[in-house]
Amino acid sequence: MSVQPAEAATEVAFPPGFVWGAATAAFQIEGSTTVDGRSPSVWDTFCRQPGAVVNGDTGEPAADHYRRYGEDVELMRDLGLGAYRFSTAWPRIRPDAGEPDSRGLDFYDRLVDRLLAAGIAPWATLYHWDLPQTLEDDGGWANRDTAYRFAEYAETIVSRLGDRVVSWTTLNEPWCAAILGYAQGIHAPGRTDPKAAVAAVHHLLLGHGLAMDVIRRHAPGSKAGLTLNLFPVVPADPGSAADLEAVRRIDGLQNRLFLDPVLRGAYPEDLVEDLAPFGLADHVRAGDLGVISAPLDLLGVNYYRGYQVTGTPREGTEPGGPAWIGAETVAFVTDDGLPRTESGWQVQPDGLTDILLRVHREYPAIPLYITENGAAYPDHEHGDGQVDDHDRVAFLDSHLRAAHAAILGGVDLRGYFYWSLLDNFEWAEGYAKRFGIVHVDYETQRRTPKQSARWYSQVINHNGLG
Ligand code: IFM
Repeated sequence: MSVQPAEAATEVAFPPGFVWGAATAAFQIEGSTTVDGRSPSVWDTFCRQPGAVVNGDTGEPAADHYRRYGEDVELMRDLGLGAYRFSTAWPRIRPDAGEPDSRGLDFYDRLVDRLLAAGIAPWATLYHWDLPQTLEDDGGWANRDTAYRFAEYAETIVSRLGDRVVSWTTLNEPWCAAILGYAQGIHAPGRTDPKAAVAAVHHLLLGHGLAMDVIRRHAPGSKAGLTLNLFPVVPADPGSAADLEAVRRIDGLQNRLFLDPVLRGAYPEDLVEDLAPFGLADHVRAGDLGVISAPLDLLGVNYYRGYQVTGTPREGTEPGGPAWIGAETVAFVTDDGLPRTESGWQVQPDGLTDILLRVHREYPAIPLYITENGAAYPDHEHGDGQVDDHDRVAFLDSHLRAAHAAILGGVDLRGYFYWSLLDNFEWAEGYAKRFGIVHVDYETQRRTPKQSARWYSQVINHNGLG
């Protein structure tokens, strides 16, 4: 299938200076998990638990990026990416959360320099879920001390790269780290303890605030913020009080639990009440919310799907991702009939417009970036250098139009990062799900840009699409 050229006179033109990028994360692409002093992370441990990760996959070989980063930067240059969002691995920088290791630091130093030499802006994320196992052994994010250790690690890496990294993200998707990791047990560290999850929410946010201070002190020239995965949540029946109540609770747990303390300096009152049995207020000390609400330069929004929820289980409903914290808070996700990706997630571009408009309307003004958006589809490379991923092209096209609609609606949206540059380790799904615009053959480590990569490259080139 040929790639349709984006027309010179674009129908959908993004603002001048719009940032076009792609994103990855350390554990998902680097491999080399036991070299240069790197210590085990919670994900290394979790992968060894039988049944935790499909096929018994592990962080090896991933996309072998630790050794092939030079080739990968060349690929990015060929695609015309303006920015690359990657994460730094805490267990490489401070193995066992102990003293800094210069070999880990040197790797990111080389990566950043290579990006800059290729004209690509480095965007670094400090935490994309690879907590050093030693810290988990001491309670992990349920332990307040982890927030201070995170600030220590941040100081090491920010003071090394702060003169060159353009933008820092403290945390990626703290909802996943806390809720999937400590309540639902489907991400590392695999705990199923709602109280620990609620403690983790607060300590992750505290770590974010402490790291913001580190970035301000050690990288005064760079931008800094936080990335949240936000979900539009709508009622199955807008006339049903039970469904509206389910929306309130689920929107609270997915979105407001993070947006409000960071952007408004307070946890929402209804959630403090909902979470009283799990002790949210017990963890909040004087001054914490001031630290957590330190002013940001930008908010990263990761968007994949929305939820249509109901408070009344019936045929065709299933307890969904939001049903995480015990029987009293279960909501049920209904089948809204939308097409789905290979992950089973609804393809719902309008939800992206809605969630961006919502942040714009309801929270203090802040520049927004889509720091992740993407889809898994069953891609195949047949040895002829072609991967026809037209589903992903359609996904990208519709979501970029949705992002543009948000801009027309007044949203200060300044950039878009596709998830992901490379096929990679998709957490509990292992290597079975491919999100990349570049295909990775895990046997040979051969990279093959998919049709979507060529399509995206044209969009970048035209700063828009026809
Ligand atoms: O692969 C993940 C990424 O690590 C965080 N956001 C969602 C992606 C797709 O599941």
